[in-house]
Parts: sequence; C-alpha cells; structure tokens
Amino acid sequence: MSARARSAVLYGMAAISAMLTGALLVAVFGAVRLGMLISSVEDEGIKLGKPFALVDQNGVRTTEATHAGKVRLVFFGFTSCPDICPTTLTDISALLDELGDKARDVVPVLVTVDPERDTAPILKNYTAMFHPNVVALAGTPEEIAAVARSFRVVVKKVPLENGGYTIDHSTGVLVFDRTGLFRGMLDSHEERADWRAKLERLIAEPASTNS
Ligand SMILES: [Cu+2]
Repeated sequence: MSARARSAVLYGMAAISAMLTGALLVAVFGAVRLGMLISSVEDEGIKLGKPFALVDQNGVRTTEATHAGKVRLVFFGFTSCPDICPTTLTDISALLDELGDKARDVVPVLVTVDPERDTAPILKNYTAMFHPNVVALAGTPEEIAAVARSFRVVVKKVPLENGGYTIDHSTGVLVFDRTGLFRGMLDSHEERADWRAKLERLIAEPASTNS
C-alpha cells in the first residue's frame, strides 16, 4: 500500500471514528434530555379516568370531584401486597412529611384492587400507618374493575398454592394536577428527588387556568 493510500485509509478511519464519537455524544445527550423529560411532568395534561363513586376508609362516598383543586396521586394496590404498595405509600408519606405545609394540597389516593378483602375498615387500619392525607378507596368488585379499566390500570388475580390469591397490578403512581388533568407518573425507579420536583411544580400551579 502506498503512503498516500495508507493516509487515505487512516483519514477514513479517523473520519469514521469522529462520526461514531459524534453519534455517541448525540446518544448521550439524547439520553440526558430524555431523563430530564421523564423527571418532569407534562406541560399539558390529558383527561384520564371516568367519573366514579367509591367509599373511602371512613365510609364516606368519594368521587372524582371530592378532592378537586388538589394535586392527586392515584395508585392502585391492596393491603396484603407484600412489597410495592407499602413501599410506595411509605415513600409518598416521607415526601409529604418533607414538604410540610406545602403537602396540604396533595392527596394520595390508593384504590384497592382487592375489593373482596379490602373493606373500608381494613383500609382504615392500613392507612393509619401512613401520612394522614392518604385516602384509600373501596368498592364492589364491579366498581373497582370499572375504575381500574378507566385509568388504564392492569389488574390480575393470581391463585396461590395455599389456596389463597395475590394480585398483580400496575405500579406507577398517576399524577393529576389541581384541575384534574393527568400530567404524568411517579415511577418507582426514579429518584425520590424527582418525585419531589414534580410535586412542587404542580403544587405551585393554580387550581384554575383563569385565576
Ligand atoms: Cu401492590
């Protein structure tokens, strides 16, 4: 190979390597930007869920309008869940404690996916372990199934060998702003600081767009 050909090959390799580095940089920055997007909430909300009527842990009828004007953190779970549900509620409770007074207008709403076992009194005992703002909702199996469906939540009853059952369910926390629009999720894999940033932003927003 002549010196000129060799240098052409080297030049070509350098060019390819520069392109690869460029692609890598784009990929890295892309991922960072994506991370920023994930850790924020959507600027524009969408409607999610249909009107419902369930009862809370105190037996009080609760609908989609009951906590209007507040930031709602809706998630589906059940009191015998061994791990995801108590962890989520513990993390949310810690976050609300941290937010102090600002947590006044944040309502975590646990909708049971185990309507046969999670009656209002059971939910009352359970929520007593967490932040006082936590609301837990019970209903008939039909009512619960309809609510889960309308929030696009997947629930699956799984029989256990001992004759009992457990319930697989979607685990993300659905975040609704003060106007009742869905703005994003709190995901269990995110930093809790990101959860906090999302909440603080939504708490700061007005309850009505014309105020
Ligand atoms: Cu669970």
